[in-house]
Amino acid sequence: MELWYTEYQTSSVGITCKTKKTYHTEKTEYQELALIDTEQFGKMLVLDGTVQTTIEDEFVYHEMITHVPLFTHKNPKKALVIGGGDGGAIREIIKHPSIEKAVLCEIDGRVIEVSKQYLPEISCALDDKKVEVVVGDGIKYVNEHKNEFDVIMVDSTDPVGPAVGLFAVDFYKAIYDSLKEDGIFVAQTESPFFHKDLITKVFNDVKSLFPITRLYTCAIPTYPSGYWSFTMGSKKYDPLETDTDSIPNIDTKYYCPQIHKSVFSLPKFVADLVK
Ligand code: AAT
Repeated sequence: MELWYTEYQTSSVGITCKTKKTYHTEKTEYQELALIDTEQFGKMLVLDGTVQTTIEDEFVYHEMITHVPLFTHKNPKKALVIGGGDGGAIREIIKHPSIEKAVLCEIDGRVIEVSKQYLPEISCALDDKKVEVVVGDGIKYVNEHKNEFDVIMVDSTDPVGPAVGLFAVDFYKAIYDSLKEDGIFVAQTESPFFHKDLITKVFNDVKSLFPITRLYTCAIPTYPSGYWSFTMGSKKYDPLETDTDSIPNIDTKYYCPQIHKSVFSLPKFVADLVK
């Protein structure tokens, strides 16, 4: 029997994948969780019917949410990931030799456990000795940790349920305070095709707090529209001024020194969202 999975990305558009197997489904305290295997994208983590990550394209998202800010910062030692319970961002962070500690703050412990069980390719660094895993609300965590991090990455679900507050200006203010005086933060900020108002609002909120605010984009086939954005707020370092010749070679599939700056060159319709 053929079984197909559909994510309804908007009220009129979806993505549909032929599945090979359903490994796991459950209702956690926070959301419906599913781990399925798809023919095109391999194993896929789904929360509340929405694709979170897949084996085939996860590298794009996890490399881009981490390496762009980490190589913009001159010497990141302590990093925080909010959300991202699959561990993909953590796996990338600990590739940086200067990193001494990486904290993951994920609200739903079941996402971490199921990822460890079924997605070892992605979650493999969660037991690293440099990594601390906190199961809790990212908003509470940043409010309780001031002036502590060099880089903070908000690897969150779409702005529904427990993630609503992760797209609010008060949260960005708390992140600002949780960063050291030359800290940088990046948040995933959805699709330039489908979430235009959100991108504009987040950019303006971040700009009201941080001296340097930048938007960058990349291609992620399993996320709505296949085209995704990240918003960066930086207290001191400008990614457009990074000395890309000095970026060391690390094991990546998408990120490279050449695209460190080029991802900030935006198509006109995207540039118009943040002008
Ligand atoms: N690495 C790509 C996967 C994610 S998962 C996002 C995670 O954010 C989920 O596991 C969710 O439980 C967690 N989360 C949601 N709200 C909070 C919160 N308040 N504090 C901490 N963690 C939270 C990103 C997918 C992007 C999907 C794009 N369509």
